[in-house]
Amino acid sequence: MNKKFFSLFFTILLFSTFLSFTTKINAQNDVMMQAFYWDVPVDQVNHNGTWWDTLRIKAPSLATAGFTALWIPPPSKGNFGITDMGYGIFDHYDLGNYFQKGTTETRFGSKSELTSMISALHTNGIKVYADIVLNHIYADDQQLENNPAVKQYEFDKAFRNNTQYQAYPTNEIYWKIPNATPGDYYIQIKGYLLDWAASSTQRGYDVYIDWTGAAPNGTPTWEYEPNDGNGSFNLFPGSGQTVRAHIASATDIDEYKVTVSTTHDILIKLVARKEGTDANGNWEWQWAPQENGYYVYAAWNNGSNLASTTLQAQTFTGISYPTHTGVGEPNYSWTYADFHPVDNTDWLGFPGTDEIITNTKFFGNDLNTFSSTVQQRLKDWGYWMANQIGFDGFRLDFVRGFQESFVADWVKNLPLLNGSQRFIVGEYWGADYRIRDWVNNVATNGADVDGFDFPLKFTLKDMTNGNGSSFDMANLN
Ligand SMILES: [Ca+2]
Ligand SMILES: [Ca+2]
Ligand SMILES: [Ca+2]
Ligand SMILES: [Ca+2]
Repeated sequence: MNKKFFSLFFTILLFSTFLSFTTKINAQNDVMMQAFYWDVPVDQVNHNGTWWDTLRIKAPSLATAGFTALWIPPPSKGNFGITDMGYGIFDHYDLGNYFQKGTTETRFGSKSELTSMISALHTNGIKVYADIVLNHIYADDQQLENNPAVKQYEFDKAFRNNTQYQAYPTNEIYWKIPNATPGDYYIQIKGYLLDWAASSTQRGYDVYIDWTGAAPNGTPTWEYEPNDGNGSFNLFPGSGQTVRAHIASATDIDEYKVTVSTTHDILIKLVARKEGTDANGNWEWQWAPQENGYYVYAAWNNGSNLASTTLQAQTFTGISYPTHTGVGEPNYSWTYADFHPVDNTDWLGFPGTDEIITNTKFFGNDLNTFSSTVQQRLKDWGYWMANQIGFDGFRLDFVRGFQESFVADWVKNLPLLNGSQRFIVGEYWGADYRIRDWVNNVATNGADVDGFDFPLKFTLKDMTNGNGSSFDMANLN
C-alpha cells in the first residue's frame, strides 16, 4: 500500500479579509478548506443560524481563490441546541427543520439554508464535504430510560471477563425506585474504581434524593460517620436536598434513611466530587472525573433489598424524535441496547492513547457499531446525505472510536459520484503509523480513505511558532 495521507491540512479561517488577496493562486491539486472554526457566529436569542448563508454568499469568491471543496461542520441537530457545533449530534435527520432541543435551526442555519448553500457551491464548482459523526449520540435527562445493562455494569463494578473496565459516568445515571410505597427506605452507596491510595478527601460525592417531587432545595449538608449500614446510617435531611460525602474504602458503605409518606418515585442522583483549593488557595468542593464510580449498592425497604428488583438505573439513552416527514427520512428510536454497554457482558474501555478503541464513553452515548441495526441506520443515513441532500464526500469524525471494517462498509454503501467512490477523509488523532495503519486497514476492507496528517500539522505549527534555535528543519522529514 502506498496510499498517502491527505497532507494538505488547511485550517484557514474564513476571514473577511481573505478575499481581498489580489494575487490569484491557481491550485495544482484539489484544495479543501475547513470552512468553519469553533463557535462560529450564531444569533442565539432568535435561534437563527447564519453560517450556511455566510458560506453561500462567499461561494463565488472562494471558487476564484482556488478552493475546490469545503469541509463543513456536522449539520445535524445537536443535543446542545442552537449553540451546538454539531459534534453533540442528537438527530441525524434533523438538518435544521424540526423543533427539538429548544430550536428548529442548528447553529449553522436551517435545512433550506443548507441546501441553498450546497447548490451555490456546486454552481461555483466547489464540492461540499460534511463532517460525519458515527461514533456517538449525545442526549440528556430528557431522554431518560431504564437501563438494565448499566445497572448490572454498576453492580459488577465494571469488572467483567476477568478484566477491570472503565466506569460508566456516575452523573449519567439516575437511580430510581418507581412508585415507592409509604415506609422507610435505607439507601446504600458504594464506590469503585476510586483512588484508594489517596486521601479520602479525593473520594467525595454528592448524593441528591427526591421522594416528593420537590425541586432541588436547601443548603448541602455533610454526611458523618459512622455511617456503614448494619445499624448506623444518616437520616437524609429532606426531599430534594443534597448531602456531601466520602467513601472511606473499597468495602465502605454509606447509608441514608428516607421516609416516604405518600407513594412516589424515589430519585437518587450521584455526582463524583473531591476536595481541593481554588486559585486563591481557599478550600473548595470540586468537580471530579465522573469515571470515579459511585452507585446505589442496595435499597432496603421492609426487610427486602430492592436492588435486584424494582431499583432502576436510568440513563440518557431513550432517544426519540419528532416525526420525520422528508423524502427518505426514517422514523425510529434508540434505546440502551444501541449503546455500550449493551448487555451483561459488554464493556466500556479506558480511553487509551491513540489506538482504536471501539467501546468508550469518550463522547456522549457510544453507539454499538457492531450491531447490524446500528450499522444499517448509519449507512442509510450516509446514503441519504449523499443522495438526497447532495454532499459530495465526507470527513469522518473520531475514527479511533469504531472498527475499520465498519468504516469500509459505510463508505462502500454510499452512492458513487460520477462513477467513483466519494472522497473520504478520517480524523485519526495519533502517531503517523496509526494513521497509516487505519488507511491501510480500511483499504484492506475495500474502501479508499485518506487521513489528516496530524503529526505534520504539529510539526508545521512548531516550525512557525519557533525561532532559529528552537526548531530543527530536519523535523520536517
Ligand atoms: Ca438562519
Ligand atoms: Ca462515608
Ligand atoms: Ca460509611
Ligand atoms: Ca465507539
